[in-house]
Amino acid sequence: MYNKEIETLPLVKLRKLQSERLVTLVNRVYKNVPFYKNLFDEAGVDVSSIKSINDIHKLPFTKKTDLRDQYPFGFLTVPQDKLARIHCSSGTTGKPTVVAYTKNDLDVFSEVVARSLSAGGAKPGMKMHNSYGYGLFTGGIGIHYGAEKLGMAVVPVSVGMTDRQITLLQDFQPEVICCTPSYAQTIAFELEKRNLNISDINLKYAILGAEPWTEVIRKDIETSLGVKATNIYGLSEVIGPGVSQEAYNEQGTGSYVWEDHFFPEIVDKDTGEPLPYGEEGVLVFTTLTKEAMPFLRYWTNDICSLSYDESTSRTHIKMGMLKGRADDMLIIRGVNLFHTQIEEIFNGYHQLAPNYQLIVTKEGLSDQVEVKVETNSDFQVEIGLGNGFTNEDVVKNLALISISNALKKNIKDKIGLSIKVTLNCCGAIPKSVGGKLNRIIDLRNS
Ligand code: DLL
Repeated sequence: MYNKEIETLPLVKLRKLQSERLVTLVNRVYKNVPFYKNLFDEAGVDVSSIKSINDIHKLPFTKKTDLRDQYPFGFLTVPQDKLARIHCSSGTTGKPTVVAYTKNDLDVFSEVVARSLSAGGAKPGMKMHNSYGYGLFTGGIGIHYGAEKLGMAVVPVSVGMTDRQITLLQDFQPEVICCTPSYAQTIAFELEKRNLNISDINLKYAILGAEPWTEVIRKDIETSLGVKATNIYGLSEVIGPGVSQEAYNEQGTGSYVWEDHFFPEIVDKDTGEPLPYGEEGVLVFTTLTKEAMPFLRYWTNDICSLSYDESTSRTHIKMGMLKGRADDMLIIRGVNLFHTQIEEIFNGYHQLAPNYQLIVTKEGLSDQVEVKVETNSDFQVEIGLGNGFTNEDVVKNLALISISNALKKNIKDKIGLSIKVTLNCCGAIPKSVGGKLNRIIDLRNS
């Protein structure tokens, strides 16, 4: 553990720390941020009534639109000459959302990343191949400084130029890779294409995040890269990567939220009412210690659940894998659909490579979805019989037809939607070139 004292702090002490931090924070933003003063006054929140972390529900939410309205520096609680770094959050339209850090904020950022990497299996003295994008995105630089703080040697490759990444993985033999899960899949695909295998590289741990993924992709990456793959979560508005992290020896049980710094809540996506542990809803964070740009009850739009795991020595709460973002949820003929639900259905089909896209179109008034998924390289036959096929090809074709039918039935049974499934040759569906991969192609308005 990187910070045993804090990571195992008894809950009573953790609550006391959170309460002290919340009270200080609320007073500071009320005094320094006109947006929060107005918000509290309009909502009738008396700052002196916030006495502990249990009072957090009295506070109003902060939403992404508020950040846009205050662009660029409306949320600052410190003078600009106290800033040490400025990042922007990803977004494709309009102005980006700006996040700023003091020197202390950067220390916290590195601390939570160091804790995360350590929980993910990384150790001082190991080398890390960092394929998160360097630049305005918090992923590259955020992970970089946290890894250095932990005592690792960082190879700052950033995204893209996969050829060079493969060379460096072979030549430098790093034990840890950090990138998006979809880019880990790309790297594995490119290794296989070059007839390289696990013994040509030395990876042991993959610390993956920045986009939703499921156990299906975890299994694929662990097998193809020979690693233990864990989930790292974060968002720029809260700090960047390192808000939460899965422990490498507790895979599948959720990611520890470092709640001495980031207080999490799950609320109902329609009413904003707090939901009990274990229930799925919108994740909301209060940045208890951020100096430059703290946010109260920031509405992430990410959907997951929270729960405590009393069987482990770390005391912080765990969040489940993200189902997706509320704004990426498709509503198809009245049925809510996240692409991770489709991904989960690929589980158990060894003939499939979990690289896929959902194509959404409109036929008349009705929305249609087609799932395009790749077969793995052993199943390179195209559907449809023709000249030149061997008996083995015919058998594979029949197997593929039956898989496609089974997938369709599974989707209908589990999600309640009739959708088209097409199997594609390995390599036919665009792969990640480094950043976040968009698995949904929505053609309804084109
Ligand atoms: O993606 C920070 C990050 C970098 C996290 C590297 C992990 C690794 P943003 O660009 O602001 O920041 O995007 C934040 O990405 O609200 C989620 O919707 C999504 N996201 C981040 N991590 C995960 C994850 C970075 N592990 C948004 N699983 C968040 C699913 C994730 N979605």
